[in-house]
Amino acid sequence: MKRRWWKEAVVYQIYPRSFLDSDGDGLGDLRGILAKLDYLKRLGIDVVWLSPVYPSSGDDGGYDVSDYCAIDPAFGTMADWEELLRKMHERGIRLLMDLVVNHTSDEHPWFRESRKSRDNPYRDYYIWQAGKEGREPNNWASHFGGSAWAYDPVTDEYYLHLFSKKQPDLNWENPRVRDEIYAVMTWWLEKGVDGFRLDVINMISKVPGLPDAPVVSDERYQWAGQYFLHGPRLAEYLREMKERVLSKYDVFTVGEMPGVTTEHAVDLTHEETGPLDMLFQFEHMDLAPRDTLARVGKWHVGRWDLLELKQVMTRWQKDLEGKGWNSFYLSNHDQPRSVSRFGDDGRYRVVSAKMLATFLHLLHGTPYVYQGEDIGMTNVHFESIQEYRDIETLHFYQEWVGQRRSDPDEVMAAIHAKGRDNARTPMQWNATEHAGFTTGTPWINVNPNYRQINVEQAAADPDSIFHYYRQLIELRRHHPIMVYGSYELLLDTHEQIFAFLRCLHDERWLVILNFTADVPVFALPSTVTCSQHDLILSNYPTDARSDFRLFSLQPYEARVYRLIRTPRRERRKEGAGPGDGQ
Ligand code: TEU
Repeated sequence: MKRRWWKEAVVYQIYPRSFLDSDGDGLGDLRGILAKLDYLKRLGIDVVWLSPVYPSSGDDGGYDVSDYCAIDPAFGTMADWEELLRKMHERGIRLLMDLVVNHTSDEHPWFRESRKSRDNPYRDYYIWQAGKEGREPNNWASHFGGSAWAYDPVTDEYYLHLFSKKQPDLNWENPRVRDEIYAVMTWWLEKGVDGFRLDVINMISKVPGLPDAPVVSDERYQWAGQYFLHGPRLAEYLREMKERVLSKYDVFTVGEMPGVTTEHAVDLTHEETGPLDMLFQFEHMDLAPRDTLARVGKWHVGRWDLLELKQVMTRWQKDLEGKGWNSFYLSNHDQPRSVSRFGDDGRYRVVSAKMLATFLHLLHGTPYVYQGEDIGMTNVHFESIQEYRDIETLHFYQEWVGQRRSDPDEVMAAIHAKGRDNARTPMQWNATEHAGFTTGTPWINVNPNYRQINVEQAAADPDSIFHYYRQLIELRRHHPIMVYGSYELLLDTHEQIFAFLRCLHDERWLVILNFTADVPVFALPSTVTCSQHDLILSNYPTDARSDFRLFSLQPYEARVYRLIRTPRRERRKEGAGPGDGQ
C-alpha cells in the first residue's frame, strides 16, 4: 500500500456546540475550540473533523445547512474560522470540514426559491412530486419517523426528505446542483481545508421512479433503503467529484455510508481507482438483532455479541486489505458513548476505556476519536424527556409514548442506551459548575458525573485514559506496523477474548483484548511461532518478562506484544523453547 499522510493520521471529531463555550451563551463555539488547541496538540492527534458550523435552521444539530459558505454567528465569524485554521496548521493539525450535501435546510435560499412555483429555476434542485390518490407519492419512511415526503400547499406538491421535514433532499440528477456543490467544495479547498467528511453520501442517488418500498411491517411507512442507498448513479457522481474537485488537492475524504458493504467499500476507496479515500461503515454499530424495522432496530436494547463483532471487523479488515482503506470509530455524535456500549462505565470504566482505545488504534485503518472519548465520558441518564434535545430522540419518544402508548420507562431505557444525546452532553473540562463548559446555561445539561470525569483530573493523573490515548497516538507515529501491517484473527470462537496479529515485513505484533469483566485464560495458538517477546503496551501493570503464551487476563485487560522469531542458526544454539520451531 502507498504511504499517505491520512492513513497515518489519528482524527479527532469535534461537535462544536458541545465542546467549549467562550462567550457564555451556553453554546460551544469556534473561539472555544481555539482555546483548546494546545490540549489537542498534547493529545497528539493529527486531524480535526469539525461537525457543521454553517448557518443552519437548528433542527438537526447543524446537519440542516442554510448557507454552505458561511459560519453560523452562534459559532463565531469567518475571521474566527480563518484564525482557527491558521492556528491549527501552525501546530501541524489539519482540518476536515463536514459536508452535508444529500440535503440542505428548507431555509436555504435554493429551497426558498424552489418551493415558490413549479417553473422556478431552482425547482429541480430538489425532488418534487405530485401526490398519489390524496396521499404521499410513495410509502417511504423518513429516518426520523413519519413519511419521507412533506406536502407544500404553495404548489400542491410533495418534496422528498429522507431526514427531517426541514432537510429537503437535493436532486443530484440535476447537473446544476452538482456544479453548485463542486463550487462549494472548491471554495473551502481554496481557503485551505484539508478534506471533507461527506454526510450520508451514499444516499445521493435515488432509484428512478422512486417506487414504493415492499411492505415488510404493519407500519404506515416503510424502510426504503434499497431505493436510496448506493443508487445507480452514486459511483458516477463520486468519480465526477473526484475528477472535477478532489484530484486537484492533497486532501482526503471520508464518506459516511449507512448500509455499505465491503464490496462497495473496495470499489469506492480503491487505492488506484476509488473516488473516496475511506468511509464510515455501520455494521459494528448495528450488532443488536436486526429482525425489526431498521429504525426501531436502532433502539433495540440488547447485549451485543463478541463473536459477531469479530466476524464483522475481520470481514472489513480482510476484504479491504491491499485494495481499499478502512476507517475505524467506536463513537461519534450519533452514537452512545463507547465505554458505556462496549466496555463498562462503572467499576471498570478506566481499564475498559483503555482496552477499547487499544482496539481502536491497533486495527488496520485510520482511527477516529470522538470528543470526550479521550477521558472516558459515559452515557447520560436524564430522567425526564424534557432534558433531551436531539430530534431523533424526541420523535422516537413522541411516537412510542405519545401515539402508541408504550411504557415510558421502557422507552426511556432505550434512550438511555442508544440516544444520540449521550454523545452530545458538553465536554467535561473540570469540576467547576457545568464542567467548565460554559459560564451561562448550557444548551443541554452536563452529565452529572463531571466532578469525577473531566480533563483536569485526567491530565493530572499519569495513569488516566487521556495519557493512555497519548501513548497510543505516539506509538502509532513511530510504528508503521500499526498503520500498514496486515491483520490476522486468532481464537475466532473465543467468547471473551478478541486477539489478532498485525504483520509488516519481518515484524509481528500480537494484540490481546479481554472484552469482559471475567478473567479468561489466553492460550497462544501453536501456529504462532515465537521465541522472544517485547511488551509494547498494557492497561494493567504487567511484568514484561512474564509468559504470554498461557495466562489469565484481568477484567478488560489489553496487551500488545512484539513477537520475535529467532533466526534458525541461533535457535539451534539456544535449544528450542516452547512454541518454537513450528
Ligand atoms: O447521520 C446519518 C445517519 O444515517 C443517521 O441516521 C444515523 O444513523 C443516526 O443518527 C443514528 O442514530 C448523519 C449525521 O451524522 C447525523 O447527525 C444527521 O442527523 C444525519 O446524517 C442527517 O444529516
